[in-house]
Amino acid sequence: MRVLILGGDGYLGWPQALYLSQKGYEVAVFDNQARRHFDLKQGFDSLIPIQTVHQRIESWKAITGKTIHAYHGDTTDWPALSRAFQEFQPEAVVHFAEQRAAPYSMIDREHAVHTQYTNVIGTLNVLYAIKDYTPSAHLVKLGTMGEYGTPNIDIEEGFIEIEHKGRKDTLPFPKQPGSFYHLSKVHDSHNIHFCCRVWGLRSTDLNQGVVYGADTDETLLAPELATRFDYDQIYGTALNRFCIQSAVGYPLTVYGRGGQTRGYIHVRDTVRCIELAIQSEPKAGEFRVFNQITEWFSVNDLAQRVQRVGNAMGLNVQLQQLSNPRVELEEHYYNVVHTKLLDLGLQPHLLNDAEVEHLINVAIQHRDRVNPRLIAPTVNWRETENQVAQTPEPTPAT
Ligand code: NAD
Ligand code: USQ
Repeated sequence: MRVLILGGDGYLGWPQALYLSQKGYEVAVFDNQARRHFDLKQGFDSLIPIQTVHQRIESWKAITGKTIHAYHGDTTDWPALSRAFQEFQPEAVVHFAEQRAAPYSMIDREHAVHTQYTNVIGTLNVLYAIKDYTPSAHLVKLGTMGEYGTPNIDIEEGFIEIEHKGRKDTLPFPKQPGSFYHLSKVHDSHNIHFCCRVWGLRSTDLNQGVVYGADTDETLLAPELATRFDYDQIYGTALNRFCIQSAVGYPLTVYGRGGQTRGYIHVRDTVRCIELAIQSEPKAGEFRVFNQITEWFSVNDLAQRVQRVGNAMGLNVQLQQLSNPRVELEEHYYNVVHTKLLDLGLQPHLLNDAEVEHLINVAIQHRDRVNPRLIAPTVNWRETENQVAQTPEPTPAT
């Protein structure tokens, strides 16, 4: 099967390309390098060194003999996107290619507009490309658990049966997202659902939780195949950040009271979930929603676990409770239905102390690459203008 991976140079897209290529799928990646440009512009970098797309693909070919095709392009650039669809003729399209950091989307107006433009218009173009060139292709779209927010009821898998004034219907689950980024995913979901209803496209919207983990079997085959691993305040996510902070002696950055609970999933399970979604194709016109998490934790659960494991490794791990830069509930009910991927055969890698120890060891190996100035949060949801990086210390006069 030919699978086009949009955003195939990112944290998740690259391991996905390797995983599917290893399994015998014919894979092409499409990416505009936006993530790498952001790093260059802001002085950020992946903790684990990564190769260019071309070097990565050459290494993969040298190691396994398998070819991954590459397209450089932006989903908002219609000619570039159409060319990839016309040439590669995908049977499945896995769509990771979005601006995916909530703090980035809350920096200021320009970043909010960029996030919603690249995500919503990019996805609209993807829907048109499927309709125009490969109408039976299955769109596997990365959504987010944050589309639902934290309602005071169980979160169902995409749809909820409602009884209202004596009548019943099954309707999309209510959405209360917590950032302009999370909102962009809600807008995407509506557009995709509409195109399934109106044009008969087939799609699976994967409402994924926060991903953690540094490697998969394929990325471990050689250092040149490593995927990016972010620790900064914009792109770094909770558990990955805590493990890296513990390795460099930075007190773990718990925002607010730390009761915020989110669904989590290991990157090894992400790559498998997407294969399961591809293998079990929806019918023409069907819009499926899977909740792609394996378990949930509060921020305090994660910080305390990293502290315990880090201290057992001889580190002196401290926690700090920072005034929460985000607007979110810090204590709330959280119970998520997530059976559809399990029913398809997912065997989850649940978080254990050995994985936390592994992540801390990865971070220790690369700790001289950490710039501590990039750790503290500077983007505050209540402000409409924020600085991205903390101002460097002035160079002392000589
Ligand atoms: P990432 O930023 O590492 O990768 C995204 C890739 O897409 C980057 O290589 C970037 O250059 C590319 N890209 C961005 N906009 C593009 C555009 N308009 N055209 C072409 N390429 C573009 O992010 P990731 O962590 O790999 O996340 C991938 C997807 O999974 C995102 O859609 C994200 O919302 C979703 N997701 C991620 C997580 C997580 O914890 N990392 C959790 C849930 C959902
Ligand atoms: N948090 C801290 N300290 C930190 C970082 C985060 O307490 O140093 C807290 C946040 O306040 C939040 C929770 O941890 O309550 C999760 O934050 P995060 O930065 O790990 O994740 P989030 O911003 O939600 O975004 C990440 C990905 C995004 C994906 C989302 C899945 O960047 O692409 O969509 O996870 S979900 O959270 O389910 O919506």
